Amino acid sequence: MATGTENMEKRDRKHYLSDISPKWCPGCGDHAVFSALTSVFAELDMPREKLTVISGIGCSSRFPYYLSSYGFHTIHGRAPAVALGAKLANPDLNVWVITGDGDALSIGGNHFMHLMRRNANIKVILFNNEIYGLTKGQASPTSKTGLPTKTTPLGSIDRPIRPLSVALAAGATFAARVVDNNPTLMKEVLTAAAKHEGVAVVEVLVNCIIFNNNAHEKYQDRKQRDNNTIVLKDGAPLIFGENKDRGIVLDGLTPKAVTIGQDGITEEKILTHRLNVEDTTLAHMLSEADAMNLPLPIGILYQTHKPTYEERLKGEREAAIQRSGEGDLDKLLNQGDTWRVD
Ligand SMILES: Cc1ncc(C[n+]2csc(CCOP(=O)(O)OP(=O)(O)O)c2C)c(N)n1
Repeated sequence: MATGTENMEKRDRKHYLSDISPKWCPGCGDHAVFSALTSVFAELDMPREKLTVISGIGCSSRFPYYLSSYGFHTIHGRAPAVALGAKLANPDLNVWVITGDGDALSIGGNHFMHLMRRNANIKVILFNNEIYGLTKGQASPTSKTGLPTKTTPLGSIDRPIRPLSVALAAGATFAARVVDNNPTLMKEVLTAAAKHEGVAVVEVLVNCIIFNNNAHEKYQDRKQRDNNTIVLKDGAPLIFGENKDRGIVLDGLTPKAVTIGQDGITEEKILTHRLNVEDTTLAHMLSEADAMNLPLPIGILYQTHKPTYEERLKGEREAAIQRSGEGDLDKLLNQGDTWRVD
């Protein structure tokens, strides 16, 4: 993952590729994310020496090998800790975390949650194939109820976690979802995530062709997706459907799908999507929409602006120096109750 002083020419996507070609299965959704993210790096003209891509363990976590940037294939579920360390050591770095649904939400659930609440300027791409791919097909926290897997041969009896609900509950300031076969929207959302000043999580619904094929079919298939997804746009009504005549309204506190033109429903009655608001009510509703048999929201569900972890830490340090002067580490370690063991 060598890097060096960059020349001043505009970079193209190949500039970000290492000499190792991706080893994901043919047809795996991870290829699409790799292609979109490297294009976004090129479009943003991101210097490689400022780019650090940190992953946990899983098929998706092989990502840093394929990039010509700094990177670290860490241990299972622990990419957030390494990423935060890198960001604090050098706040100028563009730090990206690559993780899977198992890596982020099983073994790494605790770390994921704290990465979200701290709001460091770190970007997380969560590859959700609803299965453990690398270890050959065990149920993950996002596997659908009833899914037969190696560890749930009679079907999973668990309820799936919705990654963006966890992220929002923990305080994420940017939460988005995209599907692996919509590269245009994926690039748009990854670009917005890259520009967001704070933690950004992008859940990508990726197909695992071997161990959980077509898990996201109703959101990917051209014939079905318009009726099963709502593409979110800031300031636009929550309208969906192949004829663009379906929408979401609130019935009391319950969101429900309606048809425009029926039962007195007009477009004005449809809920409007809003970003850059502090209130998370709408975002929480959107993150749970499919659990309420509503279409799956795609795009940016939530974005708000709050001071980053690195800014807060710097502020705290500066205030302490102003109050008590520059510290002396030797003095600190040797003051108060200390012992000498001979
Ligand atoms: C401490 C530890 N426990 C378990 C494993 C085995 N393991 C490796 S990857 C993985 C799950 C990967 O699933 P996911 O994060 O969904 O990624 P995918 O392979 O599907 O991209 C597991 C359980 C491990 N490597 N380390």
